[in-house]
Amino acid sequence: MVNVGDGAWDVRWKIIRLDEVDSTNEYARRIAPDSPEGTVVVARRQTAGRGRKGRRWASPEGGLWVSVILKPPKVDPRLVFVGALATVDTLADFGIASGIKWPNDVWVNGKKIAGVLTEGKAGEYAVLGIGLNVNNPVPEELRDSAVSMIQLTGSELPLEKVLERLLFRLGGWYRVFLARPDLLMAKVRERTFILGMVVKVTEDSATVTGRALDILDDGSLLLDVDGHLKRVMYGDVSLRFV
Ligand code: BT5
Repeated sequence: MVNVGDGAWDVRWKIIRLDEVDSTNEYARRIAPDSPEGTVVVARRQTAGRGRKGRRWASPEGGLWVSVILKPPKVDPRLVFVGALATVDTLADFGIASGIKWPNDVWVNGKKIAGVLTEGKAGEYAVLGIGLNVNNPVPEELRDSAVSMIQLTGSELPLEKVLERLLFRLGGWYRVFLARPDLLMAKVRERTFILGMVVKVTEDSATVTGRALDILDDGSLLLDVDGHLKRVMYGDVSLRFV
């Protein structure tokens, strides 16, 4: 049995509910300096939902678009895995098996069901944003690459319950992250489906293709590139299957 903390880190969530917002991450960043850890921003619709590098995140009504403000003692890019693991667990709570596509996606049967976006200001706050397709339709242009929970369950899900489970899971994984990030990464290795696959990783204009061997405790991806080991740090990288 591993003790992951004395309870001092239990997060008390305070939820701010919005009908419409540009982006819950933007909103959370605006209020973060004056808001306590555990402040949650959730919106029914986002008009300018964002992915990484300013990519668009489709956020029609019916999905879960949520950002939480956290104040970890130091900046750590592994925070993204707190969101990914919490999402995988939440999906399991609703009977859906999913896996982590390093670094920030959650996939079901080859399609993206959720994405995580972490942002922040060193030493001040972190915003952990999660977009999870729940009852919302997937936009036409993403039909082949994205999926919603409703398509998998065949019936509408109680959005409030999904949020409740997600926050419960987030609180748990956040504690693990703070106390034992190595255990967090062990779980990520268990929950990812990319290990053993040949992948192409792009960062800015540099691309490297290799077999995914492992995800290391620091969150980086270990690749076998023509017999040489290469470590790819988590950053604004994109990963495709070859
Ligand atoms: C992500 O970016 O996957 C992070 C997405 C985070 C969204 C949440 S919603 C709450 C909070 N507020 C925000 O404004 N953002 C966060 P990235 O890895 O860059 O992936 C973006 C790509 O995912 C797009 O280029 C599309 O291909 C695809 N995509 C867009 N909308 C999607 C959707 N609803 N479902 C699945 N895939 C989508």
